Amino acid sequence: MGLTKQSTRSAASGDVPAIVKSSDQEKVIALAGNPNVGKSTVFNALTGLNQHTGNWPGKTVSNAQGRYSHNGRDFILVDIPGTYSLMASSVEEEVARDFVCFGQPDAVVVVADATCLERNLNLVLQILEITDKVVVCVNLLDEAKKKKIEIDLDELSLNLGVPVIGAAARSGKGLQELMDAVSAVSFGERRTFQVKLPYDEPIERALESLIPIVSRLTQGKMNPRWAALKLLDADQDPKLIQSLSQFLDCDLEGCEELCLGLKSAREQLSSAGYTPETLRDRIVYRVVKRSEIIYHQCVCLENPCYNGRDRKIDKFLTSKATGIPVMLLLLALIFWITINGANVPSDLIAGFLFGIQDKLTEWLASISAPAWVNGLFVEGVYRTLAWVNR
Ligand SMILES: Nc1nc2c(ncn2[C@@H]2O[C@H](COP(=O)(O)OP(=O)(O)OP(=O)(O)O)[C@@H](O)[C@H]2O)c(=O)[nH]1
Ligand SMILES: [Mg+2]
Repeated sequence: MGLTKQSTRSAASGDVPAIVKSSDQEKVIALAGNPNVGKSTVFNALTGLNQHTGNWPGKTVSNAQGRYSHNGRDFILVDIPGTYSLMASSVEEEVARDFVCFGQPDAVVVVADATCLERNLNLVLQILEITDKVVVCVNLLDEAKKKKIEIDLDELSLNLGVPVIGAAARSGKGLQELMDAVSAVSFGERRTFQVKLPYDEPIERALESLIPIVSRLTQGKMNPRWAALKLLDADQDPKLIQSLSQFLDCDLEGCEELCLGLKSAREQLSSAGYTPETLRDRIVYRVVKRSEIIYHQCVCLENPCYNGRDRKIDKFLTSKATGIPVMLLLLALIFWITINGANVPSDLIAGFLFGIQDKLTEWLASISAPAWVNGLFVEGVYRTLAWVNR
């Protein structure tokens, strides 16, 4: 398994930035969510700061902090990079994952896109496996309305066990309610419920045997079921284990009890036919399946085919049979444009610009301009500029 000295002792990549509270009463709130769902828009609206926003994913690449007050209470809001999953695959995703998992925020606001809630719920569920101090902000309700997507926010809240607030952050809609909910959850005034996704029986048995050992290591600092699951899946995510070791300030490799527990849990899984890859697949499958079920319970599409064309294009571009040939064709096209194709527009531009030169010469002749004017301005300055621009 992956608990080597190298993997646990080297500096964890996602060091969690220091948050300096000005009083004990101040609460730290993480703003998480998929890329491009409006996290920085919410951040700017609440803190009055000016984080970069724009209509493409991946703008926020590191954590940004700002402060706001609500009903006499003070909050530090941390805008973190967008991530599709806590199983991070890029540096930005690691930054986001490490803050949610190890930054110990007092609450996490998960901003979700109302127009593609099913995909967004995958992240919501993964965060809910770590903590129940969560408020879900279903943003872009204005866009959802245009697409005739209706979301039953109360039903969603019942399914997730935490408050769900509808918002259209760009126009400020729902932000007061969001601040109320954040205040209630972070100060412990609103009861929330921990999500426990039931995994396949062999995985559950492996977890059962590990959780008591992991609880002794986590000492109440984090949810031991989540930590046990991540330790079982360590081969697939060694960087998370580095961060976990750093957070627990503990030599996981040196803990004999844990190593023995993991060895026996892995043997159990292996005899039930699980490889590290199938274990990860089954964990992901459970999250995706649950998202799908919740989505179908809470979302009503007046026009179920509203994104039918997009789905067909997605299927065409991503299926094994058609996706790879399309990619090769595109690469060949780019190659051709680089070598040859660029000459076509270049010749068109040249024809156009030199055509203007002829017209200018004719015009100067028609007004009997001296020959040096044509030589200097048309054949000199204009022709040179036309050559450079073609
Ligand atoms: N129509 C509409 N657009 C919104 C709303 N909230 C945010 N936007 C727009 O959505 C785009 C993305 O917003 P950002 O705040 O940059 O999203 P983000 O989640 O911080 O994105 P990353 O940092 O890239 O993960 C921007 O063009 C916003 O103006 C909303 O409620 N309605
Ligand atoms: Mg952002």
